[in-house]
Amino acid sequence: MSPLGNIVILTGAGISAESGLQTFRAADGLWEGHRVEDVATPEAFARDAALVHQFYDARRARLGEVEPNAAHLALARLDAEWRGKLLIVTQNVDDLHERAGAKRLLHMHGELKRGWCLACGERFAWKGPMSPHAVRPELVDGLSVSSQEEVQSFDKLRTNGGLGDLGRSELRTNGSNQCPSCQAEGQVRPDIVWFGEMPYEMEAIEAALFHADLFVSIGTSGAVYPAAGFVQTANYRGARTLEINLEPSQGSIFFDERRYGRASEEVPKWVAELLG
Ligand code: BV8
Repeated sequence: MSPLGNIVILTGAGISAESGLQTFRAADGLWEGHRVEDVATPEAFARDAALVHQFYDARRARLGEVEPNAAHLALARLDAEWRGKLLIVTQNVDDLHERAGAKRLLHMHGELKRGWCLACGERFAWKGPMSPHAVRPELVDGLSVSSQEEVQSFDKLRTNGGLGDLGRSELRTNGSNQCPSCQAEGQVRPDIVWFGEMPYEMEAIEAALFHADLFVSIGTSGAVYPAAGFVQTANYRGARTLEINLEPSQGSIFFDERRYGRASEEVPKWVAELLG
């Protein structure tokens, strides 16, 4: 591969598995205990926004407990040292690629740490819970509530007026789903692509696939489209194609080369070969 070749890398939940983030196709087919259609569709959000917020608030909070692994770090090294064109397209909504240092990166399914206001259309960085009913511990200044349980007991206290006026002014719960741009309340949704919604940056992704010399797919089951179709586009454009995964994906027959193993071992090995 000429050192100036164009590389497109697609990553999925498998690359973050060894960091402690659950993949999608858990044994019970549930997604962290939820049916996909109950938490990752616009219909689900219209039906039960509280459940959807709870699902994404939990995943956003989890990011604070995990770190990028050797596979994320190896791709960040490749990104820094590869002099040809390179684009990392991730299906993941976690922030582990950018925390590992990757720059030439696109989140085609959105990001847990971003919000989208349905009132004014603005999109913005978001920290903490998005659920309108969530008590944001960091907002309860002067009153150290560390765990969710304490927050709930605090919340119960507040609702049944057990706090008298102590903490009322300190305890600002409303506004944890307030749009930072138009101040609309309760109109902010996760800036994430749900099933039936158009993925982000499809033009940039297709342009990169059209000029790719090498397409590499890492830690993805190839179950969700349009991402699962990228290998065929790359093949059609004459690119060499490589799959790195724990097991054969649903699209493994479409790849020229396949390497099976854990991403934290296989990806650093492949990057070292490429960078020589
Ligand atoms: C759309 C954000 C219109 C949410 C996600 C064609 C045919 C059939 C169906 C469709 C079709 N076209 C569209 C559809 C419908 C649908 C779809 O594909 N449904 C599937 C279920 C059949 N697609 C859509 O709705 C998409 N939108 O099509 O809009 C359109 C049409 C044309 C062109 C443009 C637009 C939108 C889909 C996006 C939905 N949002 N995520 C959130 O995260 O909360 S998808 C979500 O699921 C992930 O982002 C990811 O994309 C997918 C999960 O897949 P993986 O990441 O691969 O994870 P998985 O657990 O499945 O596999 C992990 C793999 O890692 C395994 O293989 C495992 O072996 C491996 N592994 C595990 N540990 C390790 C490892 N590998 C290495 N090392 C390890 N340690």
